[in-house]
Amino acid sequence: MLIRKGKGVPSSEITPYTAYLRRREFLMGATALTISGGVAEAGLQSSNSAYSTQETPTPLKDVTTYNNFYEFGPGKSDPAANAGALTTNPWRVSVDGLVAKPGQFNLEDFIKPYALEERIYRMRCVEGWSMVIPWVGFPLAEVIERVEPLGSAKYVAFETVVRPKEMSGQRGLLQLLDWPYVEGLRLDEALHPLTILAVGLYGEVLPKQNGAPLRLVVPWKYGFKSIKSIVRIRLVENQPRTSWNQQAPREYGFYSNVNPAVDHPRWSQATERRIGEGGLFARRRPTLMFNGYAEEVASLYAGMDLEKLF
Ligand SMILES: Nc1nc2c(c(=O)[nH]1)N[C@H]1C(S)=C(S)[C@@H](COP(=O)(O)O)O[C@H]1N2
Ligand SMILES: [Mo]
Repeated sequence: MLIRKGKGVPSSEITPYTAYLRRREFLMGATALTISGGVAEAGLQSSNSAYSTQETPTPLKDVTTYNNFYEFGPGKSDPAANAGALTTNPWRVSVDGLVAKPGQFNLEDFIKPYALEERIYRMRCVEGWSMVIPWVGFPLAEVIERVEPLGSAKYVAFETVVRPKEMSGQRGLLQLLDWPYVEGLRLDEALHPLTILAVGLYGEVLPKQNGAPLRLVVPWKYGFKSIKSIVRIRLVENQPRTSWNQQAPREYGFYSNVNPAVDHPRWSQATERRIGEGGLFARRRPTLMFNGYAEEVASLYAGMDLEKLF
């Protein structure tokens, strides 16, 4: 448990959002918080308003019950139902490839050097829905700089854990994806200050269905780039394979930047449904270029044909 809950408040009055605000106040004044079972301690500096949206966060209930995590099945409620079987402690992470200082770390040692921040990000799934999620994490750039990339490193490749005994979607006949789930970023995308590794959300340790204990968050790209339950981060020379591109190359490219002007071959990407907002009859909202982060990231793609490099 990251944060102590307020005392003396009737539970009927604790909506996810008010509980969150209370925890957030606590976080602001907090000097230390504990990650996963009292093992690691890390200072949470603050909510990083420079990189946070002012939009209302999606209720915690929706963030933790409407998920994509195919290792636990293809349905939106499968991860919440099945991810409890994943053991996240102990957890090892390797950072290797084209770096001067490769390493294998226990999660606690891996996280220890970094100051945790809250980042409230808009997230957009390629399926046409979106959420606003208050993540807790730290810039991926700090991890990459620490291992000292060689000049030949041009991309970063990520891998999710393979644990068929604990991950129901990795057993059985219906194998929608090849395991491990893999993703990748160009090095400059990985070093961008918006790109974080998350270890929590809503001021708490990351729920397993959201990718515990460590997941990537890249808010200007479709959700599938934000790979969950990471065990390996590798600096490489060539553009790495990515799971959804391999599964359906015509539908999912390497870049996967949120782009309302480039439709998915089977549906429009012009609008989105904000999860938690007024059910089926809520108005869809227009999708923004780079998911609303154009000012920060458009320069990364200057001169690129974003219809070809989708
Ligand atoms: N390992 C792994 N990571 C994954 C996925 C997955 O199936 N496996 N699904 C992706 C997709 S499609 C989305 S939209 C986001 C959803 O993240 P959330 O459930 O925390 O909102 O996780 C991404 N990361
Ligand atoms: Mo997604």
